Amino acid sequence: MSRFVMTAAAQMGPIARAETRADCVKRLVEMMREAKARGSELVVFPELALTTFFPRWMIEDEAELDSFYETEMPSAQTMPLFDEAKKLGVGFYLGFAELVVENGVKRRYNTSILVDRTGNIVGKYRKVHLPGTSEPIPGRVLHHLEKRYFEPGDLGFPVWRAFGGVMGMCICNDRRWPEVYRVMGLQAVDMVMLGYNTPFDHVGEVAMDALSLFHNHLSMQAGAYQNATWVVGTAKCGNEEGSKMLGQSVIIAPSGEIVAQSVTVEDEVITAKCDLDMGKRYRETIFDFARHRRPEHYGLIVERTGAIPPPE
Ligand code: CDV
Repeated sequence: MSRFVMTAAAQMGPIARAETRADCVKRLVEMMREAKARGSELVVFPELALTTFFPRWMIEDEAELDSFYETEMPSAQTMPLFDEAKKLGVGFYLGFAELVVENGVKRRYNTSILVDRTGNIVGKYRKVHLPGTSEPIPGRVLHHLEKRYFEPGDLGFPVWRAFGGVMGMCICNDRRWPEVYRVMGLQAVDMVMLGYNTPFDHVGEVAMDALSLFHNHLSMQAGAYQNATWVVGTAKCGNEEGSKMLGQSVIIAPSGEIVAQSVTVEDEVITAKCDLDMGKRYRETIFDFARHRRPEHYGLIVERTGAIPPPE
């Protein structure tokens, strides 16, 4: 039996600070309808898809900060997205800021969920790699305060059986770390879904920032190929409150090839027919982990000397 999943990446243009949840949900529902009309059964939305990328600001008022987080999912405001998913028979990946209270303590996470075609949440992931700083950098107008507003995810990198395959999730900066894909690759993941918000000036070093688009695709294409998995990377992009963010959302095959790519920095749906068996060809040949991968030989220097040798 073939395992094709018609997949869409539903990129979002900027979300203004003043946009409400209802505004965002309306945009998401419209793109879900378009994805369905183009044959899709799974839609991947961006990271923090329900609000503007608020970690760019120092927000000292706690009530104001809390207003960017979801305390339940679905909520009255997000329910229309779940209802539409059920009605259309389309599943989705959605990124949002999550606030939970545990033993009277507020915990904040940068979270994504996987929802199946019946509108049920089948998986939840909390972002592990949080970029930026916890304090504003003096002199900067726009910051990247994810370390202040979130704590590292505590759910690991599990995979879920859904959409006829093995599905995994990560979020934005996670996509730059090879171990993220490998942990899921070791669980025979068929598709890794992720959303991102990446400002063009995120390093602050011109030569490196000039390579932002290249590094975006390089990370995801390498992750796909080296782990024999589909990767769907969806941007929130364009000029959002003065922060210019990368687009070029992609659907990448286990060969590492890009099979669909967005061409705007606005709301845009791209689609691809993803054959989940394609990864098997790589897993049974060049990336047959059981036959060729040799982790027992990776730590020889450390084992022999007790430490990595100091520089000459
Ligand atoms: N939202 C992110 O995680 N953004 C980071 C930037 C700031 C480096 C990224 O890796 O795209």
